[in-house]
Amino acid sequence: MTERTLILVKPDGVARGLVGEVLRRIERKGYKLVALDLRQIDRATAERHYAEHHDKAFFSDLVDFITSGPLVAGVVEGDDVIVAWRTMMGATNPVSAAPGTIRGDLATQMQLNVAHGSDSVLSAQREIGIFFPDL
Ligand code: IDP
Ligand code: MG
Repeated sequence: MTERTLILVKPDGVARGLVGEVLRRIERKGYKLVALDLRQIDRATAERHYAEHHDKAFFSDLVDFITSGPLVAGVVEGDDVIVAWRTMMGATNPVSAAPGTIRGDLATQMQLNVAHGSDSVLSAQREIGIFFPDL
C-alpha cells in the first residue's frame, strides 16, 4: 500500500556530511521525496516530536541533541515505506543494527544513530503534521 513517512537525517548525520548518503539510499530504493527541508528545530517542536519518550531517562539528552544543529526533515512516499524505511535504517542501537543498514553501516552510538523514521501510520501522520503542517 502506498504510504508516507517522516524521515530525518539527524544533526549528527548532517554534521558528518551524510545527507547525500541517506537520500541516495531512499532514491535508489525507488521511493519518492515529497518534501525536504534543512532546518534547526526548537525545544518545543522536539518535545512534541518525541512526546512518547517524555518519561524516559534519556529524554532531555535526546531533546538537547536533536535541537543541537541543523537536521534534514523529509516526507517519503512509496509502497509500505513505513516498515521498509525502518528496515533500511536498522535497529535503534547501531551496535546491533545489521550491516547494510544506515545505522549498521554509519553509526556506533545509540543517540547518534543518523536517521529517524516514523514507526506506524498513526505516528507518520502525527510527525508529518509537526514538520510539514501544509502537506
Ligand atoms: P527509533 O529512532 O529507532 O524509533 P526510539 O526508541 O523511538 O528509536 O528512540 C528515539 C531515539 O532516541 C533513538 O533513535 C535514539 O537516538 C534515542 N534513544 C533511544 N533509546 C535511547 C537510550 O537508551 N539512550 C540514549 N538515547 C536513546
Ligand atoms: Mg521511534
